[in-house]
Amino acid sequence: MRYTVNQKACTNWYHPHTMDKTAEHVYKGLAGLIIIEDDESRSLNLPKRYSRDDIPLALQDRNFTNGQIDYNPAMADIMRGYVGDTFIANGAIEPTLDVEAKEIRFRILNGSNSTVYTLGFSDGRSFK
Ligand SMILES: [Cu+2]
Repeated sequence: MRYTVNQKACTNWYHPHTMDKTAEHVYKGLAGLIIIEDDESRSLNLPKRYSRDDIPLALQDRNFTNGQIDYNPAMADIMRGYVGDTFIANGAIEPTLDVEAKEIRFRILNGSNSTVYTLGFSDGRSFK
């Protein structure tokens, strides 16, 4: 499949929209980020080294049973969104990342079905 990207620089995510299956597909991992750059974004004074100082973070929650993703929503979950009991970032449980002591750019996606996150740093510093 091919398509033409025709928009300004931004961080997007993609996932299928199969009728009545969107939530399940995303929950099971059929989703990802598309990062679009252009001349304007490349000219900005922002960290640009992918995975070094320009880091995508896809935040999600999942339920697991016997180590497998467990998608088993009740009707109420379908109506209001399925909430997992395990937080994951980029598909990993409790991931860590060592970074240089400098400004780091995070491209943060809330990819959960319905969970809303309040993000912050453990030392109380603010985001820029
Ligand atoms: Cu969508």
